[in-house]
Amino acid sequence: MTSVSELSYSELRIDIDRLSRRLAELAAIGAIEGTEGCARLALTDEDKAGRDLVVNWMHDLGLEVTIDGIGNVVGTMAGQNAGPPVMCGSHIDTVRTGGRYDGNLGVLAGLEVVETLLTAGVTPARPLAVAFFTDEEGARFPPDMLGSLVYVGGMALEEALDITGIDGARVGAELQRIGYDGSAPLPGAAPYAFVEVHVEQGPVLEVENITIGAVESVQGISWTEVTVTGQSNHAGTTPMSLRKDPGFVATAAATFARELAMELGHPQVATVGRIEFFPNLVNVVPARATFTIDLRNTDEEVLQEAERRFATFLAATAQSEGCTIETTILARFEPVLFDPRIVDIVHGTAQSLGHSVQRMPSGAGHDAQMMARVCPTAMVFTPSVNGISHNPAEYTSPEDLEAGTNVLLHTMLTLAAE
Ligand code: HGY
Ligand code: MN
Ligand code: MN
Repeated sequence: MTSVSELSYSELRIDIDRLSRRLAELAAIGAIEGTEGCARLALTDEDKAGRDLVVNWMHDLGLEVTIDGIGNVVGTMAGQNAGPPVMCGSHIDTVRTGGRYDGNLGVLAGLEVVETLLTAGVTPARPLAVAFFTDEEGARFPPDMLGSLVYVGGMALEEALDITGIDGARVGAELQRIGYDGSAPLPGAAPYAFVEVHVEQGPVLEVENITIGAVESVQGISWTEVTVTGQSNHAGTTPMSLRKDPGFVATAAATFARELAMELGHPQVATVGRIEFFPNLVNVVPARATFTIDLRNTDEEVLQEAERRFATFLAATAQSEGCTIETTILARFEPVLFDPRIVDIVHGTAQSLGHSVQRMPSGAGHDAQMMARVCPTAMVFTPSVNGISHNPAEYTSPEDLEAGTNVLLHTMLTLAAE
């Protein structure tokens, strides 16, 4: 086998048709009829089927596959030398209205890098690894990035296994049910470096007509579930002055959150994504309203201000409406800065491949923000058409997928040759 140092690998390029075929085959699992998207909520049968497909591809490529106690899967390609691998990866679980690229690109681009090297008979000096982490979305089982958080020791396995999902299921029982309660040690071994390629999921690269994002940071994330309890009553007979209407408190809070984000200005964002009334009937003043609030900002101080002001408004509104509130923190991650050296390699690699590139923050959370706790880490973004994501219409052109995956290939080879 030719070692990378002997072969000038600069002309190596990935096979976009092969990558596109894998993306399509994986997207067919949990496909959302009439769309290009897919639904594979974490630890569901669809997630299991997607996992099995990717693990089979890993075996086909001769990777050594390990599964840990939270169901993270790592496929490792031996290098000329032993030692910690240069790792890439992402997630293959999706939201309920998922696109085919969110997460999936980062994992399948890693398999494409491996197959490109195997086909060229190139063995990197360091081992390479491709990972997919459990429950990155956090949509069924909060918090998001659960698998990578446990991988880096940010949450004990027992605590993670005990998490109850929005449907009442438990992480541990679901992992066992789908056969991914593995035995590889946790926390996982720290790689030499970690690089994640991911669709931007926002409008910036497309608007600026740039092909590659060299991602420098991930903004802070704050998820809270709020349960407002009032008094169910007759919608027709109860005067407005006598109501204890949790539905009013929840919807007033949602309106306040939006106004707060507009006042604080970009990049502050606020989202009430889930809201449920009980008994949820047309002629009943609700007894209870449960909703989630997702607040994010690149600046931790401003994010804390947003949290404080939202909590103050919620408490005052509930009190004046004669309702009580209970809050549960579902996720809270401070902003993360990636390793400038790795960001520089991504940026320089994109330029050397002839692609336009710009440095930027990530609005979305990613497994890379957890891996940054244990090794030098950065991300590669590719444009999202119309900035759409968490929507089956999510789309990135084959040319941009190819560019992003070639940047991943050569970034990993540079790191593997160090
Ligand atoms: O919520 C997020 O930012 C990611 O999609 N898990
Ligand atoms: Mn993602
Ligand atoms: Mn996502």
